[in-house]
Amino acid sequence: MDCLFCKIVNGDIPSTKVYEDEKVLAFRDINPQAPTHILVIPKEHIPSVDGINADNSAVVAHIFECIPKIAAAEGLTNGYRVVSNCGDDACQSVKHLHFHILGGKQLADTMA
Ligand code: DGP
Repeated sequence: MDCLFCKIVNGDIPSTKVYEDEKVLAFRDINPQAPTHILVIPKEHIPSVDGINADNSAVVAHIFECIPKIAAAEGLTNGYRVVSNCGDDACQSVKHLHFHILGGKQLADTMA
């Protein structure tokens, strides 16, 4: 499968990892939109939020257990935003489920 984030999981493309376990990888976004901008992904290939189902949702729950730990490790004590773009209208550019963690500054109060 020609998936950029699967290649990062496999180590074929380098990344700056901030967290890893058997199911999840988190690494710094190559084009940060905030002082802290981390992508949290399942190691298994799920194309987007639209691909979450009863068979794979446990990893999504696990991701959301990891996110507060990653945010704390990054020192995001004053809050942060978690975003997942799904599909073309949301400008999803990498078709592997990922959650952006954005923080380290006062973020805009608009979402779109
Ligand atoms: P999205 O637009 O929601 O699909 O976000 C994809 C993000 O992936 C975008 O913020 C930039 C980031 N990205 C794209 N290619 C790479 C890469 O090769 N390495 C890293 N670390 N991030 C990447």
